[in-house]
Amino acid sequence: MITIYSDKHRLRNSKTELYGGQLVPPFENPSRADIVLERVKSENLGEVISPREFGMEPVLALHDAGFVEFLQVAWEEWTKTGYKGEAMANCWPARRMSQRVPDFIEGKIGYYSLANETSISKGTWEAAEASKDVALTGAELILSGNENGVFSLCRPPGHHAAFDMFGGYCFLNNAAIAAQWFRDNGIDRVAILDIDFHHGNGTQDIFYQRDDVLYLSLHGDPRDAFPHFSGYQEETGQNTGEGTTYNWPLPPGTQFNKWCDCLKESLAKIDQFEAEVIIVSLGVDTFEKDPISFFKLKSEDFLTIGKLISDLKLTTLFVMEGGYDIKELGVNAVNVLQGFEE
Ligand code: SP5
Ligand code: ZN
Repeated sequence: MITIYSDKHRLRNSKTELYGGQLVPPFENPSRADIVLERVKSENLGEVISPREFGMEPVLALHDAGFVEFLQVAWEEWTKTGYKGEAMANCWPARRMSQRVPDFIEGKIGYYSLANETSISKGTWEAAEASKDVALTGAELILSGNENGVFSLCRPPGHHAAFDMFGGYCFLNNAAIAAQWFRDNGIDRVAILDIDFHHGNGTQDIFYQRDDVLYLSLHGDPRDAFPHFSGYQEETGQNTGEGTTYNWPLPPGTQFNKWCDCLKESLAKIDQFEAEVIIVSLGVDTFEKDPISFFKLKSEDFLTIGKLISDLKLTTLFVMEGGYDIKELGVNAVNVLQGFEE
């Protein structure tokens, strides 16, 4: 399987994450992509290629233009204020408040964010830009028709990034951008299967009212897990999108057999939908040792996941999302890909 990878992920190297009331070194850091790439190489998964640049058009096809501009200038505007730390929100347009976009960066960052664990630092935009090119280059390879599966080793991840909000370590929604690109290049029906531990609120948000992109997610129940305000079972889409979003929220301690039953249900939905292409939002923070999650999957289970996905016999683009147990991250992610290829 071909892997798409860019060194520019390193430019996303923030120093602070708000966690439990403390500023800690971020769980989402450059060593994550390093360890996955290392495993891709040591297992001889296949060729590793660099992305090409697609520009902003595929991004503006589904993200808000004001939001994209905000991401581009946020760090510069933040440093101009004289603040000493990294950029983070402290105020949001919450219930019954004005939804206008403020002028001052501290207001803008609240308007354009859905969580404040994720600080914006120098280079964040450049890394996010390269990450969507990694996803798009994978999509382009799939469309060339020679591959059954392609791995876009995206970093930073994307599935929490909504139409006009960043957060959850995500800035641009790589998987959604790839899905839209497929739609704009002759593919009629795309399924996004999100197996990251967290609900992909951003991807769901973007396609919630559309019936051309099926969104399916297995995740920690929002009663107990981030992003807390999205991912309930009753969220099934709206208007023409009614019935093309499905969520499987699962409780703390969930083991593979239970998780796997839900995966099989989601694969049956993809089959019924008659998707032409699948995008897998590949998070491996479902791992039993993940430091911020609560499922109990073991390394060998990731092989089974890949195998089950391959049973659909559909062209598949794997887009890297979360996974924070650095030690086993490479093994777990590549296990999915090897299980798919077996
Ligand atoms: C892409 C991705 O996986 N993003 C995840 C972002 C999660 N950020 C919030 C983490 C809050 C963690 N609370 C953990 C409690 C553990 N005891
Ligand atoms: Zn996650």
